[in-house]
Amino acid sequence: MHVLILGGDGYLGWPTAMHFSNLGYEVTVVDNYFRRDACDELGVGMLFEAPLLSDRTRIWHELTGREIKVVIGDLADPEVVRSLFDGSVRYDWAVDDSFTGVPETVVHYAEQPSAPYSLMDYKKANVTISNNLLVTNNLMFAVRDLAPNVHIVKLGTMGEYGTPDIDIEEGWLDIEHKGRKDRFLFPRQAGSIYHTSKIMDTDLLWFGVRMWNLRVTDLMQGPVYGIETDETLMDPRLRTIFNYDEVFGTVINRFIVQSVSGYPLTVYGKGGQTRGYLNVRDTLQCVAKAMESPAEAGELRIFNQIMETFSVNQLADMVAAVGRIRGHNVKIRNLENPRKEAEEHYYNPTYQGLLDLGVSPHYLTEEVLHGMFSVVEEHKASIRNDVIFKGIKW
Ligand code: USQ
Repeated sequence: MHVLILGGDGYLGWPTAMHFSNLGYEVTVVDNYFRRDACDELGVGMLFEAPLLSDRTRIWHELTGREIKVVIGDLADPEVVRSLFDGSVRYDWAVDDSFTGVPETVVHYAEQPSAPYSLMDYKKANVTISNNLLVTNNLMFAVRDLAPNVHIVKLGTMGEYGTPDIDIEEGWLDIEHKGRKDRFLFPRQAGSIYHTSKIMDTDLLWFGVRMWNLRVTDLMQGPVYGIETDETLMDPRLRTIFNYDEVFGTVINRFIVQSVSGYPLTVYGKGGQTRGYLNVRDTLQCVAKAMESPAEAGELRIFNQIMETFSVNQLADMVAAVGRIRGHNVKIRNLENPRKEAEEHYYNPTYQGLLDLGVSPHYLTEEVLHGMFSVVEEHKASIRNDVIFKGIKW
């Protein structure tokens, strides 16, 4: 099987590429280094240097004998996307640079993924909307025209649902209205321009499924934490990019870095904001399980990709407890919330579908936190406190 990974240089894309390569799939990754360039532009470094894609894939090949083909290109350009399906693609790195052929699965991570970035100013809002929607639309048309049987596995986000005062179902809601019944996409009401772009992605793909019988799985993922996967453990040069700044860092990763550097944990507002979380290892499992049993033609299949829920206060307490055991002087500070979000709310999402497909969760245990702390402690000297909190307001 051949898997195409769009956004293959990212926090999730690169570990996914290695994981599938290790499972024996043919893998091609595509990226335009948006994330690295944005970090340079904003002056927010990452915790450690990660080699560029063609260096990473060379290291991977040296260690495992396996090939991950690399294309550096902007997927907002429709011709770049179409070249991946019509054979006109030029690889930027490959052992054998002949065309691998049409993929059976496309995993689509190629999005501007940060809510704060999308609200920095109108230009960054535009970048977010135009990149995310154009890439999704280009992919949809390329699949329709050139490879209609391809299974699209799209990374969505739990944030599409917001925090409604009713239970959150897996994508769909049965409605009874004036004596008649129908099934609709679960109501969505996102809290950022980024999250809103993901709602629009879902709408685009739902259109493609209805009109052209595409097969799509939309994985509504919560905030991811973690550093190591089985593949990154082979060599530290294979570690994924790791952000801890306000723009691109997710909350658990940030709290661990803050604990190590002695920066009071940045709990926004009252800290009752509750979300569903998952370990990066489980992202890989979920995508693999979704890929192994594809959606039917004409099906938009939606799973809620989370393993457990926590409030920000619970996360801060858990991270602080482990940090203190390790000798760090961890303090917690409630900051005025730069975001517009409910700080105390009902939250009861369903997340059974991926478990039914055979995913077995890695929970956020003390042991997992210790593992993350030990990697961050290795890089303590390079932590920059000035990028931790600037207060990008909604
Ligand atoms: N938070 C804090 N302090 C911080 C950082 C965050 O209290 O220093 C709070 C936020 O206010 C929010 C929660 O923690 O209530 C999660 O924030 P986050 O920055 O970890 O996650 P978010 O902005 O929601 O976005 C992340 C990823 C995004 C993904 C999303 C899943 O960046 O790509 O789609 O998680 S979800 O949140 O379920 O929509």
